[in-house]
Amino acid sequence: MGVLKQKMINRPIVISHGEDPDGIISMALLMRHLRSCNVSASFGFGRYSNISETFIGLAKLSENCLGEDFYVLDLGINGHLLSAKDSGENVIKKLAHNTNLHWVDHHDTTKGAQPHLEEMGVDLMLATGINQCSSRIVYANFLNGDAYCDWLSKIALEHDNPGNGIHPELGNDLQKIISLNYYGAKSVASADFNLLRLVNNLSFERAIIKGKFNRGLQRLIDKYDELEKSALNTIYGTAQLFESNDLKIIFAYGNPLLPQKDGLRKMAKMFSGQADIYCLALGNPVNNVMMLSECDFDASHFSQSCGGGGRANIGGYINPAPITVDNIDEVAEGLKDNLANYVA
Ligand SMILES: [Mn+2]
Repeated sequence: MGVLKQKMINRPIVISHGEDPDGIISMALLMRHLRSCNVSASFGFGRYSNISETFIGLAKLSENCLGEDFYVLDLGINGHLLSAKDSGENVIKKLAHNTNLHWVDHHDTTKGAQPHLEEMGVDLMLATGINQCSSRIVYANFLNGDAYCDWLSKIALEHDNPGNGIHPELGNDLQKIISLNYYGAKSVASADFNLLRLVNNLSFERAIIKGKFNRGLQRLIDKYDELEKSALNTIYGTAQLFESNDLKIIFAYGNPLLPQKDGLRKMAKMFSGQADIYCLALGNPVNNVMMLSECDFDASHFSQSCGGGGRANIGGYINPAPITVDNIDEVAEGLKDNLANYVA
């Protein structure tokens, strides 16, 4: 937020989900659109582990952007966001009051909050379902007919909804770049700086050349692959099995390098058929307890009851304390309590 602070006075702002391909691609697309309109905007990223703090900061800064367009991309509404306040005022309401707040999203939780958001004055650009993601919404609303943007947005779609878009390998590689950039950064500010450069290159058709990431980015992908091997060993080494409400649950520690949903899917594959629910507690700074259900249990609904969110059979919530490989048993106990108190 530091870099953003100085630059975001009296110009449009774009805040996107900085943890996955749809967030990054939807920002690259909107950047391309704004550039074509000669609009100079400020860009920043949000992450679920500190989403309320981010929006409290944005609500304060919106006092310097009265009447400007403010775009939020691919950030699903959750309990933390809805209850965040700046000087006693609801942050979304304050943002919508100070700026023209456009919320571009595809998450069911955002749809669930639709009447509330519209009442607060949010311009909701919402489309849900397997053929939607934020990148597709940006494409359809601002860039319809641009072949590159159509292509790029379908890569994001494939990553969010496998089988409905194109080039899964490119989406996976983009996720690796995003994850390594954050995990390996000296600070969030330097991670964001590099991420913005990636967004800019994507917006100029410079990151992917002839269907491949450029050489600098390919080096990051290779580095990621190397580090991932040891992260998967740690999942295997810390896995524990327990039962709750007649459900078999495998729970393990996830190195925060691992992309949340991908890490979870890899874990489910690793222990395939041995549990009803797979749960991965991603370490600091992510601190997200992610779960994938392979039975009737609604992982998304459960996660929402813990203040988090999700879609379909995958959900996650932020653990009250930072997660490390050493306190994993306490995190498991917290999950067991949440499960015991949960009423479907
Ligand atoms: Mn996303």
